[in-house]
Amino acid sequence: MKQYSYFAGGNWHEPASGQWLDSENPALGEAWARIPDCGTEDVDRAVGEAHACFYRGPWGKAQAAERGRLLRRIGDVISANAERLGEIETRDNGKLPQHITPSLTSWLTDSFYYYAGMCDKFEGSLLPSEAPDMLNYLAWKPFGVCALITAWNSPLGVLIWKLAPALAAGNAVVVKPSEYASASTLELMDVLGDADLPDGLINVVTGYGRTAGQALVSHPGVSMVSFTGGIPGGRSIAELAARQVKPVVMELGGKSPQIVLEDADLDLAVNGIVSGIFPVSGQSCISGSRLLVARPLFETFCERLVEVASRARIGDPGDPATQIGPIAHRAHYEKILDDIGQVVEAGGELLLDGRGKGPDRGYYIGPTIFSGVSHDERLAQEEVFGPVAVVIPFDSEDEAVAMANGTVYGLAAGIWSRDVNKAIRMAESIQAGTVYINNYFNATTQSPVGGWKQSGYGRENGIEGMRCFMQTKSVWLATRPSQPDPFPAR
Ligand code: TXE
Repeated sequence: MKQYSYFAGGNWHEPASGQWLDSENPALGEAWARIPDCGTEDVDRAVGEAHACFYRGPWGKAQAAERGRLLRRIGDVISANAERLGEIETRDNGKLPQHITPSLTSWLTDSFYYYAGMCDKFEGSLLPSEAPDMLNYLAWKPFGVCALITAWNSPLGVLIWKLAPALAAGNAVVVKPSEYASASTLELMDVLGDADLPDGLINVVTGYGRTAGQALVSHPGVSMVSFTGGIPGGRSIAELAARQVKPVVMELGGKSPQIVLEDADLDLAVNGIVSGIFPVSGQSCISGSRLLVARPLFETFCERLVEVASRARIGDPGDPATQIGPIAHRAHYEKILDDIGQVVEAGGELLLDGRGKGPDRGYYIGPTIFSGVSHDERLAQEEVFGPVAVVIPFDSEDEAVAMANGTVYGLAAGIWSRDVNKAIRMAESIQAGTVYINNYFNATTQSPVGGWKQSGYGRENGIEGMRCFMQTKSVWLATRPSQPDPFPAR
């Protein structure tokens, strides 16, 4: 078994508790590594190191171009080690190699190059002022130390979307990956040994949300928190951060609708919808799991959907023929099976049952599709975060929009129609941070991602993504200083 340490101040440390947590390989259902069970003392050390790097060390004074050079080095090192990092992520959370390794040499590392380029182009402004003889400029400043709390579904992807803009903005960071999949993040710190980082710039503590995570959020040395995870975790972090009036950015998942209008290209829609949920077993925040289909198309759509989804080869991620890998961890696997069981018990019609599919060992569930569920039932309202879709018919576009907007979430939505004008009109009415028309699942570094409603607030990617890691400072300079006596003697 591989035993990891946690990373702070440029060094590896054993947890003060002397305890480690097992990390499982979900393809086999067995532990393969141990990660430190960090607590307050370890978090204190990590935050202290980040603080020192920013306030006393080189980072707080680093020039913009220097930050850019460092980000480019990080991108180069990740790209050069993509194979190794991808292999660890596959082993630790079951992600298929084709879903991780190529991204580490393309759009995920591009994130570092994109923000590297932005470092020395991020301009403040000179503000028009009504006040006479005053120069008033606005500067963008880093927070200092930011906490980056990440989820298990795409540990490196979720981290990179935070790390690149946080560093570009000039912050030092403490990362807390999920207790279910911390290995690739720790391994990243190992490979970044080649990037010549200042000590304390990036620190990683591992362990549970309620211990390491809470200690990090409530640490007075942390000035801002960026979080990706579920609503309960997000709510608890926001409450904790509010006690110190600490800003939080959060990305909390969704129950994203896919609206198939009567004039949709059916093959395009079915392929797009299947690709938008099942290859990653629904373990993506933007998975489109609520399929709203025009009634005249309903029967044909369901048949095609089942036909395409049932062709998927479910198996070990190490097998190049595999198209769908395991669920990332045991607790989540059991939760998905429980969710499916409850829908069946409540009378939901199973068009495709993914239970019992795939290898006997490990946590496999194939594509699962329900109909006969009304829109106010739990399956249509709550995120399963698994390979489970529900198909619901609609009779009018107004009804489709009302249903699409009828959950607490607002992360993403898909619209499938040959009538682009109609689709655009509908997109305007959808309450979501991202709307796809005749495509799904696209994301680039340039395009801000984030939620409306309970899917979160703040944005990742794009210029917005960098602004979230900065605060403004308005500086006033008197060009003709004169200050009348405020209390002239009579
Ligand atoms: O996430 P958690 P979980 C959704 C999905 C899933 C549900 C729960 O529906 O079924 O969330 O997943 C840390 N203070 N998404 O339980 O608990 C935790 O240790 C500080 C959507 O795995 O939200 C981990 O590092 N930290 C999603 C991280 O938060 C806390 C991706 C996420 O854990 C904390 C994953 C606390 N009080 C799940 N509570 C997406 N948006 O893509 C938890 N953590």
